[in-house]
Amino acid sequence: MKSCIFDLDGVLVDSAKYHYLAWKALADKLGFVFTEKDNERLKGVSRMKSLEILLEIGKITMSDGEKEQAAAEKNELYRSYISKMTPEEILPGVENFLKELKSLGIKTAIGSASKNTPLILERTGLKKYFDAVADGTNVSKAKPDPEVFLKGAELLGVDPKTCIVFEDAAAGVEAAHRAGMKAVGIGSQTVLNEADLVIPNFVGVTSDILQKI
Ligand code: B16
Ligand code: MG
Repeated sequence: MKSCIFDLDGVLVDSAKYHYLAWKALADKLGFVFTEKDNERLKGVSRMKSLEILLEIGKITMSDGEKEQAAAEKNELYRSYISKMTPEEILPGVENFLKELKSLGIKTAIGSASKNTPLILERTGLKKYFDAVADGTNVSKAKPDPEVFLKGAELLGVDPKTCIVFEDAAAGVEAAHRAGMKAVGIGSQTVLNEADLVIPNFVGVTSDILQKI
């Protein structure tokens, strides 16, 4: 039997738009322009690494203490956005797919870099579909390190080789492969060309997909 591990941001929900608004507020305060295109570079990347990329774009240097402070400020604003999320923000097709996996007894886990995963799962009502959560609260190495997906398999009590990862970031696809897992890319074939299979989204997707890879 196969098990499924899902990335959160960009796969199950679009929290990237809230990350963008919160990072943009920080850039505005520091006096430089931060575009949605720049924001693409932060997807799937840890909070501190995201700040470092942002500061590089703005050509700004900060001490470690200032970085901690700026990241905390961004996170506070980000949490104020995600604390207002609703089940309507679950991406199209996702809930049907998760319901089917549950009815078939297929084990599912989250594999996300985000320390805010618990709040998002609770606000969107997605929590009930998952048997385990590996996220920024119980994992320390960022994708493409395989730690988050190996942790997911460990929490599920399954062999990593039986897991299929659903990911929207190239670094996440690499992490899945390094964990010995198959990867389904969600998004564009060009960005996710290393994935075993790429689909644009979950609309109309059924458990048949697990046999295709
Ligand atoms: P937080 P994922 C990632 O989520 C986001 O894509 C990335 O933009 C963010 O910096 C990272 O989580 C950390 O998030 O600040 O909430 O701990 O794609 O791995 O689900
Ligand atoms: Mg993602």
